[in-house]
Amino acid sequence: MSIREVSELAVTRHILKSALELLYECSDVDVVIVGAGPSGLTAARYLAKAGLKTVVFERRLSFGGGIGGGGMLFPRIVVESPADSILREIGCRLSEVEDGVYVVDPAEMIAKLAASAIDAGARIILGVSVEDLVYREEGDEIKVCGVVAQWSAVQLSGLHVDPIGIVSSAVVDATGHDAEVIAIAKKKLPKLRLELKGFSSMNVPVAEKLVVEYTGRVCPGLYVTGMAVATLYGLPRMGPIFGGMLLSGRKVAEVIIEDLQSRK
Ligand code: 48H
Repeated sequence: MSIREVSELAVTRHILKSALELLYECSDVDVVIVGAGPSGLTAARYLAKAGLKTVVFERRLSFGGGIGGGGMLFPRIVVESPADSILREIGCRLSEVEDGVYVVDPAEMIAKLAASAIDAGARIILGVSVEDLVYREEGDEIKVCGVVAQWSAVQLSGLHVDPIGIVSSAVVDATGHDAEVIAIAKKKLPKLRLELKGFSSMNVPVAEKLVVEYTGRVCPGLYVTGMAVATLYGLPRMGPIFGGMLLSGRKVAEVIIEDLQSRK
């Protein structure tokens, strides 16, 4: 079979037309998730499954965040129950090494978390950095109602290019250790009186429990999941065990679904 001939112009125009349609579609959504690590991808899947228009902006040209590094580059991570059920739902294989404790292949977990979020209807846009928030004041209350986005390549170039605003009912900080979105809110929206405590040293059992417990709403329109939760509230770190990240992603989705439904 001979390969189909496609002109340069056709390639260019198909890309431009389709990409602009996608970006136009993603400029007004129910939920913006910042960061395509384990917590962001898990949240994206549950939100999209619930019928919410969900977009994930990821700074890098790949997804997975900290999953790919495994434990100190050893290509395995650990997941504990009950988070194994989240991985089973998406067909990710687990090897039980002790009762309720599993090792997982990070490459498989990244691929399946991302594929299942996309299959559920979430959009993942790579190479886009969130650098600010959109907000409104209603009386004394500050409400986050979107993000300010820029191509990561423009950020890296240092060129002065104005970013664009994306509108959403909920914004999720899933940016990991630096809690970048919360850090922006703390600096630029001082009325929120946010304190960013920084995560503390390793204490796996406590960290895994608390990171899920503290996951949720930060202020109207702004939510936090994953390692950013530990950074915001000064919780211990957990190292290369990912049950807490998956459960935190699912929990933030549940909180948002409930908040958005109660507004209707
Ligand atoms: C767009 C951004 C921006 C931005 C960052 O680090 P992650 O994997 O985050 P989590 O919280 O889902 O998972 C943490 C986990 O991977 C981990 O490192 C653990 C459990 N560590 C424990 C320990 O003890 O250290 O992913 C965050 C993603 C990354 O892909 C970033 O590139 C992306 O967010 N990101 N994307 N705009 N401003 N900031």
